[in-house]
Formats: sequence, C-alpha cells, structure tokens
Amino acid sequence: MERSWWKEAVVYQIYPRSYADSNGDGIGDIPGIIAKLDYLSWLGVDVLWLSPIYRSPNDDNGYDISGYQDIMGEFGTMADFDRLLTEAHKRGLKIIMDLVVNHTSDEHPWFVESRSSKSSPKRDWYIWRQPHSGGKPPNNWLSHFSGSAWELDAASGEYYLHLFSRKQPDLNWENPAVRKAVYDMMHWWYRKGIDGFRMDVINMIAKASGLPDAPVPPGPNPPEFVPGPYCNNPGIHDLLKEMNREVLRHYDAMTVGEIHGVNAVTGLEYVAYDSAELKGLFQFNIMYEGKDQPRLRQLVNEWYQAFKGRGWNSITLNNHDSPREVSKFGDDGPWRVESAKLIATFLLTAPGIPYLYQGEEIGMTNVSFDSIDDYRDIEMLNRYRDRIARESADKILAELRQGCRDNARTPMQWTAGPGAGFSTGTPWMKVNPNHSAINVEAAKEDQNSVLWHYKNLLAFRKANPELVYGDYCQVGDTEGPVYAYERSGEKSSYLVILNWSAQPVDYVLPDRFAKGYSCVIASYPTAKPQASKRLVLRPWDACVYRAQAGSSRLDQAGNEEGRSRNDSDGNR
Ligand code: TEU
Ligand code: CA
Repeated sequence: MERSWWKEAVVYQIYPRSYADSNGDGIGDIPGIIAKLDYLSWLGVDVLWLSPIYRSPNDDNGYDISGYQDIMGEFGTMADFDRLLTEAHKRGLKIIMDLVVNHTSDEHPWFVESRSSKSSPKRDWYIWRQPHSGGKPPNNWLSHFSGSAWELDAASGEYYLHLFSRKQPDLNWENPAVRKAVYDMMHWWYRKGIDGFRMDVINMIAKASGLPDAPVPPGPNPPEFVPGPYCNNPGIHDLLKEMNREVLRHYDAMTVGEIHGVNAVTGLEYVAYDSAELKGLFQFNIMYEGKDQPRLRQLVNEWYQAFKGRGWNSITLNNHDSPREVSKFGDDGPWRVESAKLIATFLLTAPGIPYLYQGEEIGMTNVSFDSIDDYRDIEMLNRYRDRIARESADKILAELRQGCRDNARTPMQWTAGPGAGFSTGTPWMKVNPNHSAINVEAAKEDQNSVLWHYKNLLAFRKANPELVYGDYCQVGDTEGPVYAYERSGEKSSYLVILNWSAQPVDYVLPDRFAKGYSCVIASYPTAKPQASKRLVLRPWDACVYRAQAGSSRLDQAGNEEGRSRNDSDGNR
C-alpha cells in the first residue's frame, strides 16, 4: 500500500461565515480563521476545507460565485487569504478550497456576457433553450431550491438552466472554452500553494443528453416539476479524466468530489487508482441511511469491500448541508456527551479519510428557532414560501426544522458569552442558545469533554497508522446495537466496540478477543483497563482496545484460518 499524506489526513471543514468574526460585523471572516489556527493545530486536524470564500452576492452563501479569483468582501482580501495560507502552512496545516464549477452566479461576468445577447461569444457557455410550447420551461425539471430549474430571460425570450437557485446558472461543460477557463483558474489556485479542492456537485457537470423530461409519478395531482437525471450522466468520467490530465495530475494535492447518487461500486469509478479521475469522494449513503444502525454497519462493510486495494475511502456524518451528527446519529439530550464521543470514536477509527465539520468537536447540536425569520438558508426559505399559503407556519416549521441546513450553520460556539464568542456584534444568524453550556472554552477546561476526546483520538490516530492503513473487519453481530470491528496491521491490531444505543448491553466477545486486549481510548472515564469475554457496556459506550504482543490475535497473524474467519465477519 502506497502511503500518501492525503490518505493519512483528517479534514476539518470550516464554514467561514459562521466560524469566527474578527471585526464585529456579525459575519465570520478570514482574519477570524487565522486567529483560530492555533486552536486547530492544538486539536490535531491536518487539513482545513474552506467552504467558498470567493466573491459572491451570497444567494447561496458563496456557492454562487461571481469572481473565482477574488475574495468575498465580507470575508477579507486576497492579502488576508495569502496570510491564512502562510500561517496555516507554518503550523503544518493544509488548506483545500471549495471548487464550485457546475454553476456560477448570475452576476459572474461570464454570465452577464452570455445573457447580453443571443449572439454573444459566451452565449454557449451556459445552457440556453427556447421555451416549450405555450411558453413553458423547456422541460419539467425541479430545481434543488424549489420551482422550475429554468429561468426565462425576458430580453432574449430564452430560458437558462439552473439546477440550484435562479441566481446559479449551470455552466455548459460541453463547451471546450468553459473547460479551459475552469482549468486555468484551478492552476492559478494551485500555483498559489493550496493543497487541493473539494468539488461541489462535480458529478452534475455532464448533463443528460437532450435534457429529457423526467418521469412524473402517477397519482391524482401530478407535480408540475420533478427531479431530473442530474447526477452521473454518460460523459462525466471523460470530463473528470480530462480535468485530471489537464490539471490534477500535475500537483501532489488532495481532491474530494461531492458525489451524490452512487453506491459503493459506482462510487469507486470516480476514485479507482487506475481510473485517473479524483482521489476521493464523499459517500452520502452513510450520511443519509446510517441512522438505522445495522444499515450503517452494512454500508461501511460494503464500501470497504468495494474499495479495498482499489481506491481510497472517506467517511463523514455531517457538513454544512446536513443536520448536526449528534442530533441525527446520537442523542442530543441526556446522552449528548457520550453519544458524541461514540461518533468521534467511529469516525476516527473507521476506514477512510474522516471529514469533520466545525463544532462537531464540541458536540454542537441542531437548533430549533420558533420563527422563519430566524432562518437564513435559501433552501429552507423557498420551501417555506411555497407552502405558507396553504399550511400553518407551525406545521411547516415542525416539518422542515430537523432536516434543514441552518442546523449546521449557526455560529461556532467559542464561549458562553454574548454572541457565543463568535462575534462582538450581532451574528448574521442567531447563535444556538445552548452555547451557554456547549462551547470551546468550557470544553477545554474539562478533560472528559467531547473536545478532549476528539483531541485524544486525533493524536492516537496519528501515532498509529494501522488506523489508517490497517485492514478492517466487522466483529460479531450484524444486528443489535453493538457495532464492533477490528483494524489490524502487521504490528498491531485494534478492536473497537461501540454500543450505538442508550441501553446498557451485556456483550459477549468472540473468544479470540477475550484476552490480551487493553483499553487505549474510552468514552467513559472509568472504562475497564482490559477486555474480557463478557463486557457490560454502558449507554453509548465506546472503547478502543489494543492487542498486546503475545495476544491470541497477533499470534494468529498469517494464519489462513484466522484470516478467512475474520473476512467472513466483514462480509456477512
Ligand atoms: O450541495 C449539493 C446538494 O445536492 C445540496 O442540494 C444538498 O443535497 C441539499 O442541500 C441537502 O439539503 C452543494 C453544496 O454543498 C451546497 O451548500 C450548495 O447549496 C449546492 O451544492 C449548490 O452549490
Ligand atoms: Ca467579520
């Protein structure tokens, strides 16, 4: 197995608008991030992924870019960015940038020019079509942010495609000039010294040939617009192979694609060592389906088996588009600390690059605002607007709250003070009231906090490459609340036991683990120092054991029978 820095990395995502505000205008900014670099290197992460910091009118908080080689005024200047890069590198931290090239802002000069006339040389840089009969949109596709995915441009009488907001027109990747412009921009950032890209909806850049109507579900009131075939269309792999040839392969950098709509097998096609496309992808299967615990295990096993020896995996349970992981996969009530520690233990010992999201290291939770006026996200606001004429505000909020993106976007909780230490002014979105208890300052003081658990796990992972390169196999039951697995290398082996529930469990370990395993990291301060045949697991108990030299497991290394038994555990 070839070792690479990016395989060993733990990535920490920063949503700059909500991270740290240095000048009291209520908006997080680049100097704010710089001021937190010491904290991040104390924590022990390796790579920072910055959600977009480019010039943007902020219809979708920076995912609508109007200048790829400029910095958003609210966030600072290019000089601030250069300083961030230098200061991060000084501390051994790397920086990956968000690459949003499925679409631009409608205020990007490319689109302004494209829209200016049908004969503009940039007309074909975007996707323009004549209206359908009766002036209707060219097809029935639904935008991710509600309504038609087409917007009529009154001046020219044509529609342009926008899979997201109407202020995010889709680029036409069939046009070689578009591709060249994007590749030039990528080279420009790489030459500046960035360490890679996270690629926004990169599997949507190839459009379905002919832009066909999507099938309408049968029923009495058929919807006017329905989700179209947005992801993984024919041609996508050719585009990414070209991007690799033209740009990516020239740099020792990290790439991670946001790839929706794949399983372990089709996901691998984007990152297989021999496919020369991307190095990594986010697998959303686990984020979307893994709340069901046996399903989570099954998916980890499936992705591991598919990727083993063929491509590099990743693992993530939350980001700026999703609910907070402790609220979704754990218990943000009485067992918040224990369940957040269990989730951390899983993320930092499972196979694949862990992608952490700001605030998860202190167990930040979902938020529950009473009024739509306190929400900021375009996806949420549009959904609300579409329903409010027919339904009560309370009902809509009750339905949208849990899954909404603003759960992840409330400001980072640094202190118990006003503005959570995020800003001395009025934060652009209200802070979660629970910052009085859940904040970095308090967590640093408490060695049993979620924060210290992350810090300890991060240091442990760094010191023990088996947790990166070692084999993975599930141990014991595939049903029930306890998820146990082994990570093993040539020199040592780790057993991870997670009681993914609020119930205490009497757990019987397979014989081969019953002796010689000592506890190295535990979520409870009073964990038993040794594993034994029967373990009484407390609610949300999480423990990592190390096989001592001379333990039965290590003596079996190379023993065919032992191996195949282990492998079949993973396959079941
Ligand atoms: O998200 C892509 C995406 O598909 C989202 O619509 C996501 O599934 C949805 O928000 C879940 O509720 C990426 C970015 O991560 C997101 O922030 C952007 O809004 C979007 O692309 C457009 O750039
Ligand atoms: Ca600011």
